[in-house]
Amino acid sequence: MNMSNERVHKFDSCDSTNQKAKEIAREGAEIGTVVVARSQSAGRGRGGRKWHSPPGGLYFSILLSPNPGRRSTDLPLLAGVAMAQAIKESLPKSKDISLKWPNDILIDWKKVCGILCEGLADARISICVIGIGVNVNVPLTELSSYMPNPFKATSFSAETGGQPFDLDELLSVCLRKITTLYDVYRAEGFGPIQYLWEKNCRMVGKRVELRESGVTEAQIRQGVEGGVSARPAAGTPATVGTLLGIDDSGGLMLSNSKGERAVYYTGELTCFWP
Ligand code: BT5
Repeated sequence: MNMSNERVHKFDSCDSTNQKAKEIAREGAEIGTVVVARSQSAGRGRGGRKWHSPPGGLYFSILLSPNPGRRSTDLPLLAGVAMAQAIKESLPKSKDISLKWPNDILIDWKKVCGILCEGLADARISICVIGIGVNVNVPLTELSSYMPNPFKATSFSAETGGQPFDLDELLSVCLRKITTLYDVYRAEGFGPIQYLWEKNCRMVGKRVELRESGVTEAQIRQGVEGGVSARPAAGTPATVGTLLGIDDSGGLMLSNSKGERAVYYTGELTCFWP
């Protein structure tokens, strides 16, 4: 993918870089177009949640397209791998960087980066907006309300004793990693992304807990063949199992205490025992 400076649209502040990127995409912007803002007034997380976006963080969105016949969920997983690589390159080697399914990035088990993939409402356009938020020069006091989360929040500066980081430099490292991986994906498919995702996830082989808002392959099959709703009822208990990795469609593979394997496409990993 060809990345040039003209494709990077910079804002001091905006509501959401994903929102801006969608507008630009509808006007015909090309794959690889980037929107970046120094702060966001209405930063979005997944499922209608908010992403706190004060100055000092890196907030950007990039337009990408899944390979023909592939799901858009390839793209946030691809971006997660690229961001894990970019964060590793930018921080001291002693820091433990891990992906958390589907695509959070943790430093020493605390969330530093979140990714939100949104499609355009217009089904004729197969472009997706991949929004990425990183807590860079953000003090922990700004993040205190997220501390009760199963994975607490952190920032680059909090992890390095207040050291300031250059946001433009970090953005170029991120874009370099994303474009390199995107080229690999276009040429070789999802296989290399799946391999790298598992390599960068320190939870593989560990026991995890998944809140059962998830949908398994078996339930999807039942939904189609047996007329059973593919969506489990709200409030169903969490699933505990060993994280095996992701399958070739990006689903989370867990095995339970009986060794039975199931694949989940949605849901939240809520607990972790190192
Ligand atoms: C995410 O959602 O982690 C996706 C975040 C994507 C943000 C980027 S910024 C650029 C682009 N433009 C946007 O509008 N969005 C994207 P999720 O997994 O749902 O996590 C959201 C949850 O994380 C919230 O409910 C909070 O509990 C917590 N949270 C909010 N802000 C946070 C922050 N800055 N650091 C750590 N945790 C945060």
